[in-house]
Amino acid sequence: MLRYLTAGESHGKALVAILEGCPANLPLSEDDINPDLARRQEGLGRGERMKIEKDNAEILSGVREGKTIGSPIAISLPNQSRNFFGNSFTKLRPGHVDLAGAEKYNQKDLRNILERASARETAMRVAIGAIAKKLLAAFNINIVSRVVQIGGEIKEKEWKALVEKATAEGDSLGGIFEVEIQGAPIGLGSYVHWDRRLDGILARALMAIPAVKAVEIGQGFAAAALPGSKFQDEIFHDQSKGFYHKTNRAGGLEGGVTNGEPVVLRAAVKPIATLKKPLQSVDFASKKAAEAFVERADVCAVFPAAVIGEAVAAIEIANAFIEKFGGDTLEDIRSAYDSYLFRL
Ligand code: EPS
Repeated sequence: MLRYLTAGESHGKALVAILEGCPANLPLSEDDINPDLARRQEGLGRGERMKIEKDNAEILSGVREGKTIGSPIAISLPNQSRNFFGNSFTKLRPGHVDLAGAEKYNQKDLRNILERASARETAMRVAIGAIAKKLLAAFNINIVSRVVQIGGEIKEKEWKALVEKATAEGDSLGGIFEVEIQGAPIGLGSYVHWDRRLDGILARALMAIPAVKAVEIGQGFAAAALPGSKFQDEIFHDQSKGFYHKTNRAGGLEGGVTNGEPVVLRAAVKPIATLKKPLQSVDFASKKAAEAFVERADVCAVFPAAVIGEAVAAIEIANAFIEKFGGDTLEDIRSAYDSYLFRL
């Protein structure tokens, strides 16, 4: 089983993570991780912070002479922006977890909530996801993403101007991204118990990305309006292709199990909660009406969210893959996978 923990605050010394359960003998270096970290830092609507950070992961353990050895892989990612101490604030920001977090953990300084709740932590999910992607790529499974919408149903060529307008007006924007897993074999996940259904596992992973408010698989919400005759994907068989579907409205998952078609996931990202032009709120200390605290922030995070979506989907697909084909060494997984493909 693949599992990981992350630690680190947005403006603390560093982010760190430990990935446990990565099979031995997977070729791995920082060069497999850093390109995705760089991609996560790009995109329309990123703020000034990204000019300060240059995310470069350092692998601290679990890799020897360019290959994993089966032991836990520790990764560190230093922050350049390190003003963790000081900078207290008490004016609650609507849309953030400031209020619920301060009440839950009995904190007076909302900085103690902001720092860990920050989406900076997603850099580590991307680093871990890059390792999962490397493992999947060894079995010709590839994960791609694209931004589908920014700020509603407008043309892609209008996105830039809309983001510039929101920036100028001190506002923020959300959108929709899509993740596609290509080459996943039939039979990952299971229908036999609710917590093994891969659709639920993937939905949770995407939903746990900061600011994601909805997740769809395949046609998702649109499926609710269609009759069965127009929704279900008819099955065909061909000597060379084997079983296949001509359509993929189910998004590659039926009964929580991959059906051999690409897995297609979409997530809706709400607009960034920190606004340069602050909303009405309350001071947590005085309980008096106040404008929300304003801090440097991104205007739109849908582009980075898509890269994070790839990463978290990769981790869950890799986990399902290991569950089905074994997880100790790359060679054992390969022979189990080859014999499965032979049986099919
Ligand atoms: C974030 C606020 C911004 C973002 C940050 C997430 O940081 P700062 O307050 O330092 O300007 O840039 O995202 C990252 C640092 C990152 O690496 O994605 C927030 O409040 O969630």
